[in-house]
Amino acid sequence: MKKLFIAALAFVMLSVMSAPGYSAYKAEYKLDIVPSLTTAWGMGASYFADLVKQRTDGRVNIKVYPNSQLTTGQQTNAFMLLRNGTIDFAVQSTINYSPQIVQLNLFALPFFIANQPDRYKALDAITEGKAGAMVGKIVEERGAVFLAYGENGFRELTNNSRDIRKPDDMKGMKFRVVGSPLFLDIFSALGANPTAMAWSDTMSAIQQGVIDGQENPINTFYPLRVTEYHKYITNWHYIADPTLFVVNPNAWKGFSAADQEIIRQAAKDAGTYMKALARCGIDENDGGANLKYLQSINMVPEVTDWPAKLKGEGISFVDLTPAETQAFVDATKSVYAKWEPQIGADLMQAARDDMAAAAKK
Ligand code: X2X
Repeated sequence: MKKLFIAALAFVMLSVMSAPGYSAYKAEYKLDIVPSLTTAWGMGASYFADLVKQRTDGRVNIKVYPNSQLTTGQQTNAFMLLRNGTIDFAVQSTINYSPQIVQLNLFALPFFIANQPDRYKALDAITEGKAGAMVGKIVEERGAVFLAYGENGFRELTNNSRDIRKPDDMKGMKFRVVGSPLFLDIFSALGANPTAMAWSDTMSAIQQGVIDGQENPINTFYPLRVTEYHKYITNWHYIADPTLFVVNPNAWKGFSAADQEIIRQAAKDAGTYMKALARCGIDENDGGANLKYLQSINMVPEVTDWPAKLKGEGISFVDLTPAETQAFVDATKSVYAKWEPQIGADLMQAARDDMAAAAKK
């Protein structure tokens, strides 16, 4: 009788300890981001880790590793490392995953989203619409659990020597671009001289004058003090750069259903915060909504008017006229012929439909 009792007790204890959510949790889950913690991207990722920790009462401890530490500077390998479990969580730019998931180039088609009547509405229409759901599914099929969209931001052009108002102004200039083939095509089509480089190597290349220019969202390049060297900005918004909140499937399976739900909601909330941060003081059509939201959660950033801030620092901040933008659109048309078939007709059509529906509202 006593033996039976002990055996039953051991069985009960074993099953409790092996239940998901009890014994399987790691002491630390590693989350990958490319830039520093002081960017909107870094702040969005930290906010996510904090929400998860609070809401799981410390059961799930995510640590944000900035500056491409987890990919040892090879940011375009990030998706492979997430898939094989070297990285547990990521808040990653679609650009860095696009060498492995070609459909993600959708967001980086030049002026595809920028040329809509309201570029932010158009981007939201995609991520919250049919195309965004298709992208989420593709990412899952390729081996990651997709949680939510966040935002790095629309990407602007900086350089060290002159105002760029037309493709011809870029001739012969050396631009650092991300190591994603589409970017080489875009900058070559514009007549510039692109060179692929990791973000972690870019600042020293700027300081040494190895490159003349680069393109990134203001919130991402300003904290690195790029504008101490690049006094010329072209505010062309040519491509959107949403980020994906994702998890390795094995790490995901280890969480209890209740914790999965908490994590998913935290990613959505952090995505909302990240978008507001990436847009505040940049989106000229938001009517102050992004700032109001950030005030409501007590997370107002230091800069709330980027053009004023940059102009105040002596930066030549160039807004393009519609005709000037059109010249860049025309110069990059050839890129579509090559990349649309790779992205796929269905996804292209869904994105166009999503944006058209939003433009009518
Ligand atoms: O490398 C870049 O330009 C960056 C930081 O924006 C990305 O990771 C896509």
